[in-house]
Order: sequence, then structure tokens, then C-alpha cells
Amino acid sequence: MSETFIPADPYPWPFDGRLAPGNTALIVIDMQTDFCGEGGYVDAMGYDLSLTRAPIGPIAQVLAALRPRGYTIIHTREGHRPDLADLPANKRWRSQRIGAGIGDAGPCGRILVRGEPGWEIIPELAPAPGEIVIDKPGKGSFCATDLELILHTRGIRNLLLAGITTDVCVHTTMREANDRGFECLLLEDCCGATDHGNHLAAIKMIKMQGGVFGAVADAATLLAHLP
Ligand code: C5J
Repeated sequence: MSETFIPADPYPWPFDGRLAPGNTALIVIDMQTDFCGEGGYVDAMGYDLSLTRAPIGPIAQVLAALRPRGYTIIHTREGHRPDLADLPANKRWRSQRIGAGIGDAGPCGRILVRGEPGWEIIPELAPAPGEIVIDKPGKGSFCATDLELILHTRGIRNLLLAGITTDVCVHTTMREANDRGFECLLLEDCCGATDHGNHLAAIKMIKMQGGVFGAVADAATLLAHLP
């Protein structure tokens, strides 16, 4: 394999130049109505939806470039069983306390419950046939899911990370992946947070210690240097 590097911060990514469709997956995290649509969970909490909707366009561009090149595309959805058997009591209590109770009825159906309209991935970024969808009950995409098994089975070593929110589910997933030996690149304009300062802080954290969880680039840079 010839070496390919994406100009990234704080190092050209991936570390060893081994970048190809066969060893690299894009993970699009939680682009659900509940996190970026009117009447969803984030809206119920009163946050600015423009912040979590900002990555929709850049993610669509990356998907359009990676799909025909044969990269593995993975989508995640945060949500709970309708009987809430996988919803920890403290998670529910905290959400109810701020008026956005997980499992409670809202304009988009029961908040963060599997099968409800708000839990669906937004139409603009709907998974294409054959793409992998991971349902996760928590913030990290590796916790209580088969994501790691799927990545190993496909021979994936590199992960491109996109989605919402930068500081919560994207960061948790990046940390989990990094600890498992995956080589991670976060696409900063393909992510968004409920607070822009937290988005910037989450990106800054990645770049510490020589790239403590991996590296950061933007969509245009990735697309200009894809093999
Ligand atoms: C949150 C997420 N913020 N997808 N979930 O609860 O980041």
C-alpha cells in the first residue's frame, strides 16, 4: 500500500500513512431528529438547533465522496427500548429535571425511544441501503453494541468521526476507539455541540499531548487528499 496522509492537526493522519477504503470507516454519530430537529430532545432542552444542524451539509459532502469509493459507512442512533429497560434511572431523572424526560411524550414522539419519529436519523443523512446502523443506549458507540466486532470483522483500523454532539457522543466514541487501538480523525466541521465553546474545547482536547485521542481535520481537507 502506498502511503497517504491527510494534513491534520497535530499530525499528518493516519500516523503510518496506511489509508485505504478497505481499512477505514466513517462513523456518523446520532444525526437524529432528537438531536438536531424541531421538537426533539435538544430542542426541548432549549439549545440552539443551528449549532447541531451546522454539520449536516459537510457530512453530506463527505458521504457523497466516500460512498462511491467503497469506504465502510456506519451510522449510530442513541435511544432506548420502549420499555426503558436499558435506561439508567439517573439518566432519566436528570433529563426529567430539565423538562426533557427521556421516555416521555414530546412533539416527535417519546424522547430518545427506539422506533419513535424523533429517534430516526434525519432524512438528509439517511443511511443508504447496506450501510451499518448501530443502536446504542449510551454516549459511547462501543458500549453495549457490536461495533467493535463489526470493525474487526471488516478489517477496519482507521475511523473518521462525524456527528453530534462533539463534546458528548462524538468525544466519548473517539476516546473509546482510541483506547481500543483505532486510529481516529475527527472532522471538525462535520461535528457540532449544544454549546460552541464546548465544541471548540472538545477539539482542543484532542490535539493535546501530540494527539491524545487522534487528530483533527476538516471535510474539505479530507476530500482533497483521499486516495
Ligand atoms: C447527548 C449525544 N448529548 N449524541 N447525546 O446526550 O451527544
